[in-house]
Amino acid sequence: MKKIAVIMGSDSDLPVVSKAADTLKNLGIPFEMHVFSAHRTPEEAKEFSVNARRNGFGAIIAAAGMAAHLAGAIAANTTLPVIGIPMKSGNLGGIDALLSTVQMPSGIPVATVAVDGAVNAALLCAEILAVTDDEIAAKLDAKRASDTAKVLEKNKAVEEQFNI
Ligand code: RP5
Repeated sequence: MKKIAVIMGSDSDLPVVSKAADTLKNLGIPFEMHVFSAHRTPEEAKEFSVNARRNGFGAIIAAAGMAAHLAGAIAANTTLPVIGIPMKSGNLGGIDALLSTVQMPSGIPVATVAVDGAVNAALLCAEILAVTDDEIAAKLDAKRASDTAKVLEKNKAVEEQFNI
């Protein structure tokens, strides 16, 4: 099975990014976590990206805040799918990172999830792998069914409390 790379610009991103790790773990998908910065460690970020396909990765998550160039810088050096997580940090509450991550010029795509959207980034990676992996597809179907059942339970509780 292909691995997922989960890259973050700083260890200060870890509390949010660890939700992507938990999601991948729950789906039984192998992954690696790294701290590489487009600004502070550009050489390491480049080296990882250039070699990622050869090293067995199937998709890359890149989380960064503020002037968030990380996802774009990684995407520039690989044709693996790159999923950007704009992080809520600094004085602008994540709008800076959202625009930096989502507004990629034509030719170098980054699939951008919501601000702090670590769970969806991991699920999107799982869906990419599930195109050719029936086991992951079945796990995603089971998760959807379980999530639906939980919401129906909550609806039942609210209806019982308020609808006489
Ligand atoms: C970005 O700058 C990181 O991804 C982080 O979200 C933000 C702040 O980093 P630290 O100053 O906390 O290391 O590069």
